[in-house]
Amino acid sequence: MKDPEQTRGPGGETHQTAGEDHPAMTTQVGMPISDDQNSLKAGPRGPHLLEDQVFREKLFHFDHERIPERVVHARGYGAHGTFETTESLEDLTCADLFQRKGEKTEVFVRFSTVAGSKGSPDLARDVRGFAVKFYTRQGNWDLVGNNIPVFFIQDAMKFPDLIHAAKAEPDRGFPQAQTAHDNFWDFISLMPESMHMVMWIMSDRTLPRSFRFMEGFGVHTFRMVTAEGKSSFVKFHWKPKLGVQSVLWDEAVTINGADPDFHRRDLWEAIQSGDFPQWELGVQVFDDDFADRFPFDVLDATKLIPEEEVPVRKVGVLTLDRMPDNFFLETEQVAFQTGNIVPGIDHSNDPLLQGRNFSYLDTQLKRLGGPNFNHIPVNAPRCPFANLQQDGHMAMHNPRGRANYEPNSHGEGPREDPERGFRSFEAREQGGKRRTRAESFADHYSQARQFYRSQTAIEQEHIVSALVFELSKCDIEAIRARMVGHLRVIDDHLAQAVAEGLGMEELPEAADPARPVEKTEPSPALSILANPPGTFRGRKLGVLITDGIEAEMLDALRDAAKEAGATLELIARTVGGATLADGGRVAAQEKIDGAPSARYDAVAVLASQAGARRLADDHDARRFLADACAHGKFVALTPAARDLWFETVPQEPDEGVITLDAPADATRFLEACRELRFWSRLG
Ligand code: HDE
Repeated sequence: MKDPEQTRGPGGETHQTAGEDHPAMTTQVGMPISDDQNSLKAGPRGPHLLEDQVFREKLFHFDHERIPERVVHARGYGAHGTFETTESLEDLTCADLFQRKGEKTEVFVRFSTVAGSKGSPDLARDVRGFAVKFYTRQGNWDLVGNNIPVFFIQDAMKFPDLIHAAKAEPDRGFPQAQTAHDNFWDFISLMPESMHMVMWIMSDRTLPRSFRFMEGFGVHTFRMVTAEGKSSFVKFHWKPKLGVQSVLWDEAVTINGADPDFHRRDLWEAIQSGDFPQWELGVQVFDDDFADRFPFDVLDATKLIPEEEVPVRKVGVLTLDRMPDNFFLETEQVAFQTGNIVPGIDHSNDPLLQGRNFSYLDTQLKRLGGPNFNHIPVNAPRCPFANLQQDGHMAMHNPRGRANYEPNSHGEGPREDPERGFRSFEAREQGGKRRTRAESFADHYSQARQFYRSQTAIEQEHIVSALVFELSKCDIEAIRARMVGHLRVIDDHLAQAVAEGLGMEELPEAADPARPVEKTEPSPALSILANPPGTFRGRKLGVLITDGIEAEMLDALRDAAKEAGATLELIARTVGGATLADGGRVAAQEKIDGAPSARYDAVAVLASQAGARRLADDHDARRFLADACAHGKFVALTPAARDLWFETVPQEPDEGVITLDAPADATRFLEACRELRFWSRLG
């Protein structure tokens, strides 16, 4: 290659040409391009010439860049990683990936929101998808789960209705990425089976602090099957090693404006910095006897099995350690399918799962344009594969040789393998063909009540506020009343608090449950706040700095944050940063108006006397501190910055506010941050 040269346009603008560092640009078929700035014209000011194949190809390809977004879970973010088996499950399943302790399996994971389109903000109040593709030695296994262990509906027949109701209303084309509108609550209030899920979606679960701090669930009951054909039922759980954490609604609203990519950025930054997020895979295993004794049907996806009844056994660790090289190639084109299972794992008769098995295969045809989407590298198995499927759009792997049929006498081609091949569990089925719902699916309120009553007082308040917020966006009064009628069956206090929040003069008539509500015990495992992680690891500290601060204090905070496993971001009045008392200069990562304190898990303000006075005149700095206080954050302040507190915050500093008198106080502050929030300020 020759050295790069510069060419000049008519206005003097320069363009670098191919050389040592840059390969020659070519068309799709490899023809080198001489000029990527100008189309071919008849004369300098003349019309385009149709023969310009370089221009035509470039625009043609651009015009076709978009593919349909996913009809649900359109907005998502993926990463590569590995799954390590930490306990052999050979007694329960012949699935190869669970046979050997220490076995590592490559995975691709995609997290998503459900209702919003591709460009919607990350912190919409919504369920999160948690889809894992395991590239096992026996083929791909896709565990396509959510961050909530139950679902809205019991039968896949109602899925299109649910999604139509949740998404933008068809006549007006809004609202985007939220359920706070009439159509959603109209549908929900007419579907009592959704009440358990309603408790979950109105809880803090739908406002995760990031993908790294949320649980995942396979939702359905699946089967694990041994080589001898013995089956156990199983529910899959993902438990984040860093614990579960959510943001407050008020923070979510601010973050969606300041950083709509909040969750993407978090995962990107964590993986790029080598702080690889991890989840443990847990299984709840039970047999037919338990299933028969359980008061609800284990095939009903609106029910969960409390962890107190069947403990979660940890069997492996998922580590995400590599971002895709290219978002579209992998995250956008990855095709998950509940139908992708491997020998040793099988479906149950859950009618939601059975319906999904059709939908996921079908939807890929629309989205990826043909039957060969498994030829796309992110979807292709890593183990050897061979079959006689051929042709179709974009075929990359047609069978080789003469025989593309079986049986054949050419001695060619793959053959079935009765030893290693997938066998369905031999479930005995009976009954006439009918469109029906099992009687055992009829209790819609007991687990909704159990969930609500398993929450701490703060979490219950959040559920009340979320319901009041959402229902206040419903114009139709009858819908609000119908919903409160359901809440009356779930919990009196809940119904009353919501009715009050909606300004109802009297409680509407209670719904009429088909089954009496069971007196289930609370399940502490269902609460986030009752199970605090006790660590600040993986969290982010926002430090607002001014000119004239001591380098020692900044270093002490940096060291303490590092020690705690947290990251630290500097914020200043300009990204140029600040001049320290010793004359040194530090750059900031953020300018104050781009970094509201809602984006951080805890904040510090390091200000000199003069710096604090300037901050006191800055609306964004005042809001930074006032919000940190209002959101119950731990706050560290230099003595001068305490003046800012008194000017900004209408309450005295409490124990969640730590003064940085000496560098040692930085460690004290980071220790306090392990509690994540100073809840008593909010209570
Ligand atoms: Fe999905 N779902 N779903 N879903 N789902 C899709 O498949 C569907 C359900 C889930 O990151 C679609 O490839 C039906 C439950 C995730 O690419 C589609 C029903 C759970 C993802 C589809 C459900 C999920 C999807 C759209 C009711 C949790 C994103 C694009 C029976 C256990 C996967 C696509 C990714 C995506 C159908 C209910 C999780 C249309 C019919 C329950 C995480 O096939």
